Amino acid sequence: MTTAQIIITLGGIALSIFIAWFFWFAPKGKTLAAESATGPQEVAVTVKGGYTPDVIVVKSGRLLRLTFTRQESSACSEKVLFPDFNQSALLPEGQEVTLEFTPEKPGEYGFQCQMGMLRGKLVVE
Ligand SMILES: [Cu+2]
Repeated sequence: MTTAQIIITLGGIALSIFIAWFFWFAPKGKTLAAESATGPQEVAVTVKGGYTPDVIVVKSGRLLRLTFTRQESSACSEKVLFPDFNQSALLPEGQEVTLEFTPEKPGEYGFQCQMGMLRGKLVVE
């Protein structure tokens, strides 16, 4: 084998290992709000057959900014509700919709589509 062939072979092996790790071991669905010293905690959520991420971990007592992008036309997901915070939003397909509120008390709070078929969880620490 030439050096180039060896490099390509090793690169292929490394890529395979990465793909295996990505699918089997990389954490899915759970996300921590991006932190900055000032300003709101921000999380982007994709709506497509569910919420991605569907578990969102945030800090209490700080403004939270959630940006939803709905990437489907199913009527099911056109509205998202945070009943514990009296928040809801219509999600037109393909548009970024921002919800802002401050979770004051630590705990776990569900969010869902209006019929409760899609569900996610806001974990306030
Ligand atoms: Cu629904």
